[in-house]
Amino acid sequence: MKKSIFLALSAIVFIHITSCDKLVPGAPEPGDTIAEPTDGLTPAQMAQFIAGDELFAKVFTPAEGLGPIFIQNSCEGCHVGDGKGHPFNTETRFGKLTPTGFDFMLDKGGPQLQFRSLQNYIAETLPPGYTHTSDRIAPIVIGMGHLAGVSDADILALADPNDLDGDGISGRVNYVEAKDYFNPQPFHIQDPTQSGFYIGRFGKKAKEITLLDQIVFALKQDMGLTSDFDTEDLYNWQIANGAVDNVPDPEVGSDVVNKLLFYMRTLKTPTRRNENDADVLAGEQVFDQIGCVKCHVSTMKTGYSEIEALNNKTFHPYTDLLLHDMGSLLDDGVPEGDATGSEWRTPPLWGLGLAEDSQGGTGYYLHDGRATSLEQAIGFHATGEASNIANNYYALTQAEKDNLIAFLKSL
Ligand code: HEC
Ligand code: HEC
Ligand SMILES: [Ca+2]
Ligand SMILES: [Ca+2]
Ligand SMILES: [Ca+2]
Repeated sequence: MKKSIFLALSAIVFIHITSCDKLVPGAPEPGDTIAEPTDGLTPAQMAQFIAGDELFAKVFTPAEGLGPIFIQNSCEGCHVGDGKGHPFNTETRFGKLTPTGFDFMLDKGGPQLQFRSLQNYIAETLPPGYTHTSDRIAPIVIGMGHLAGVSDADILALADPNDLDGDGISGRVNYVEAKDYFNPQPFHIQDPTQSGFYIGRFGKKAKEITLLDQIVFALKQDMGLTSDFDTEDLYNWQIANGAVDNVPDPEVGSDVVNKLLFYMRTLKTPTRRNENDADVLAGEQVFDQIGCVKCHVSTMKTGYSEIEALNNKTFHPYTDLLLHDMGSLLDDGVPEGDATGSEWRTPPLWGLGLAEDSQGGTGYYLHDGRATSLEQAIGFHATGEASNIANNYYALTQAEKDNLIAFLKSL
């Protein structure tokens, strides 16, 4: 079992490395619609993009600091082909509900479980006393620079925390504490009630303010790699400090982090397929009319960017970047920042039709991949803020439902 998994993983990496040859600017091949650079990069930016692409696919070794406990040995191992990942690499966050709030059990290896380890080390298991777990599969990572470029004011303008317009939908922002290295841009807005707290937008509950935060977290919590931004290795409660490796910290320098950041910023938003088919166009109308678009907002824009390709661009992510209370069906009891167990950030729907390609033939949808079809994913909207919209979906004719799915697959 283990051997075949390893072969499968190296096959993925191998395919990726050979596909680098295609990064020379030119018309994308049919079907080759993700893992491409954003249009309009300068030659120097293209070189940075390629360096970042290589690091995203790079398999880190024990000598470079991998682990000793980890979940995967490369970014791409989870975000296959920059797309959605397989449940085989599920991240598990855990903690304990106490009378005074939720405790991420940092002294017991929280907030995340590293269930793989190097040879001669013990993998982490859930510690005694935990009460809740939150499983997450890797999301698609294209278009991140576009999402990062939306101003906080634009996100706040979509929020309706007290549902003043009475449509049952009350998206709100997640104010999270900024890291000490945070360098706020003019468009970042601080929580009016708590200094040092800013609007999160990355991760399934929007707990990360910036792409840099997300990458630093991934290096450490997914791969066991320390960086200039977080120099402390993971801790395994079962063997205490025996879990620390002998590779000097930081294990990766800020040059590596910055190249990954540039790559994440400049991965192209996905090219749509069949967007002018009659059923796709009809499905788009259904999507708008029954109210999916209230949360999966179709059009956003970036503000100023020093990268011309990201500067004042309009794009179509199908997310409002807000938290929504999805009710009991999707409640896992694990809060993050202001987000409760049942609140999730609206995921972008771009690239949805490509999910099966990167997930091994079957699509896995929702935060933990529990839905294996788009119809099932919509079914899980039946409790909480989206319940009226889910009812609208159930009232559609079969032809209208089919068109809606055709539209989703064209994204
Ligand atoms: C173990 C699997 C795994 C690995 C390895 C991994 N990721 Fe992720 N990634 C995830 C999951 C799961 C999430 C959602 C996290 C959350 O909810 O907080 C995520 C989220 C992200 C996001 C935010 C996406 C969004 O829509 O908000 C970015 C960007 C990202 N990862 C980049 C990276 C980079 C860069 C690396 C390598 C340094 C990496 N990831 C390694 C699983 C992984
Ligand atoms: C109240 C806001 C809201 C509305 C309205 C809404 N969604 Fe969602 N949608 C979400 C959130 C939040 C999630 C993430 C839930 C999770 O991962 O547990 C989601 C997840 C999804 C997913 C899974 C995406 C993935 O990458 O796994 C699909 C597909 C989807 N929605 C389609 C629709 C369609 C179609 C409609 C209209 C029938 C709709 N949504 C209406 C908020 C909404
Ligand atoms: Ca390490
Ligand atoms: Ca841990
Ligand atoms: Ca409302």
